[in-house]
Amino acid sequence: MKINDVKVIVTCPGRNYVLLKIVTDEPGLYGVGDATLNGRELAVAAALQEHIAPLLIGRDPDRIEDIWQYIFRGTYWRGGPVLMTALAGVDLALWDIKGKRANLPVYSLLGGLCREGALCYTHAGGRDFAEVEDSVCQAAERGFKVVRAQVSIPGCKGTYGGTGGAFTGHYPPEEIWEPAPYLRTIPRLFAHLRERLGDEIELFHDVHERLTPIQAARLAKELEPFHLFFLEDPLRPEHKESFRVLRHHSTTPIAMGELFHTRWECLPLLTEQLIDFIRCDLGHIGGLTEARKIAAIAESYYVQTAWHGPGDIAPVTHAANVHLDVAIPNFGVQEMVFFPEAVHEVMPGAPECRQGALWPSEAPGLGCDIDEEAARKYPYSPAYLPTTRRADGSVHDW
Ligand code: CS2
Ligand code: MG
Repeated sequence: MKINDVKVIVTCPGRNYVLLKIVTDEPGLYGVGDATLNGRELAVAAALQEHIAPLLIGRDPDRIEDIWQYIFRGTYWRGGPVLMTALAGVDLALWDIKGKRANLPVYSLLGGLCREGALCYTHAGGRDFAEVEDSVCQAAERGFKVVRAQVSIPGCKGTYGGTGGAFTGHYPPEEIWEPAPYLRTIPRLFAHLRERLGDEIELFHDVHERLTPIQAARLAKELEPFHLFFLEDPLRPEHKESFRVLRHHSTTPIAMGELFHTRWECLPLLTEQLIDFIRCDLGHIGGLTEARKIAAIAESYYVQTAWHGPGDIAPVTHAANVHLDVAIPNFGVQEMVFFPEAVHEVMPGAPECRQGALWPSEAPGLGCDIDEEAARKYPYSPAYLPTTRRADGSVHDW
């Protein structure tokens, strides 16, 4: 078997996606992948089109590990969001081909079911505590047992997760954020939610890498009475030792990883048991091949998984998340989103969400497809994440 063609498809059925079809010389046999990097889509598309696709033509798509190593190490330049997202797209398409060829769903190739479905969470947000409470209640009514809660911060403009944002335009939109009102507001939000909703529903919060170590330690400590499922991405991703400060002060479980691009970034957090959930993005860390290795390392340190699952990665990556979730012993929880109809039209086969869980497809491969004709109806449209500034005008982490 040989790779005959690699098609890179950029489409915007609501937001931009970079999709990949690896076509083999076996009649009708192809694999689909997702190589979407929010706000840097065309950089990944060019890396694939110009530099990686030509290297794949004529290779045996069955040799996933070899192709992975060849693209990661064999080309000398490695790592970073653009190259690891491109590699993830290739990797997912190769797993899809392997499953289709074996006539088995990918979870079966990964060792088979450890569980029937993957416990998942949805997002609740609002302008004030009452709106967040309503939003959590609506999620619970839909069957969710785990819910992430975000709220607008008084005096701050467009706080992450609190209110929706329009992410289009030539320059990214700008938001204002300050740690002091944020640190005052979040413990009060969870006090409110626990008082109104009781202890049974699992709640948590995404800091989005905005705090200093001691601020994060304070927040984690003050949130202890409200028993969060975890505190997500409390610190910036670069300096892993910072997590020691946080860990020494609090028993609130910590999740981290959506900005990591290789297994080596995860290592210090795992080997020192500084986190409880590793939540890399399969689409930004090189795909299933790398994520299953990370999961295996995490298992040794009793760390569970919570793979990133936002709307800015395509249903193909969500499908890959779920195949891995059901096949590993140390799965924790899975982030999910409800995609708009146009996304389902372009990429049929997103994992089904029922009773607060995601269920893997039984179809051979990943279970997703790409409708190229539908994709052409939705051309790329420039869009960026917002930029956050402090009140004094200085740049802050978004
Ligand atoms: C977020 C993401 O889903 C999450 O937990 O942190 O929405 C993140 O902001 C985006 O993926 C950025 O592109
Ligand atoms: Mg997050």
